[in-house]
Amino acid sequence: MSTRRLFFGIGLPQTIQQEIIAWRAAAFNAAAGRPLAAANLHLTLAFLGEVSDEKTTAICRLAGRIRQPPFTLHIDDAGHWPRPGVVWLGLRQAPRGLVQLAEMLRSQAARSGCYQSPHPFHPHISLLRNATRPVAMPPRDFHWQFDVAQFSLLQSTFEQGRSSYKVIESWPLIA
Ligand code: 3AM
Repeated sequence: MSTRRLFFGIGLPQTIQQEIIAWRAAAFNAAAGRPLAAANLHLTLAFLGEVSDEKTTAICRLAGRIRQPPFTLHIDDAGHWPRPGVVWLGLRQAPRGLVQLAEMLRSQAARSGCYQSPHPFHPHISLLRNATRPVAMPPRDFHWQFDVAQFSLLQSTFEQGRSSYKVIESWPLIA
């Protein structure tokens, strides 16, 4: 049976992707970790693990039933998780809509029999991987803001030592 490694996530507008990678290049030295490509920057809502085509159909049907209004993300925080080796951008205050969307997708995934992370939802945008040594964190004097009007199911593929992400399907946020 063929499976795909899937997760629900939110993409970033291209202008914000470019601003973030320009800031990142100035804020971290090359030894800090391996930068994710601009196009791969995303916020994970729910990681699903390896999913069969049959379960994917069921998950997509449930996702299509979600009725939730758009919300705005304020990216104004950053941090370092040394154990998984991730430097990330995040939100000092996660909007209710974001948390509700992630919780809904996580409970739908659990109902469909998909893998569920035991960790609580900590919304973040991974910036650097393989950052397992101490990292000098830059001052949090940045603030990116964008409206989220859709969410997506993405496929993660691992090739030549790095992951890349492809959108399988997207759904609008509508009240
Ligand atoms: O948004 P980020 O980059 O932090 O770390 C993986 C990535 O998150 C995460 O799912 C996103 C797409 O691959 N991920 C991978 N394996 C995971 C796992 N076993 C996981 N999240 C939770 N549990």
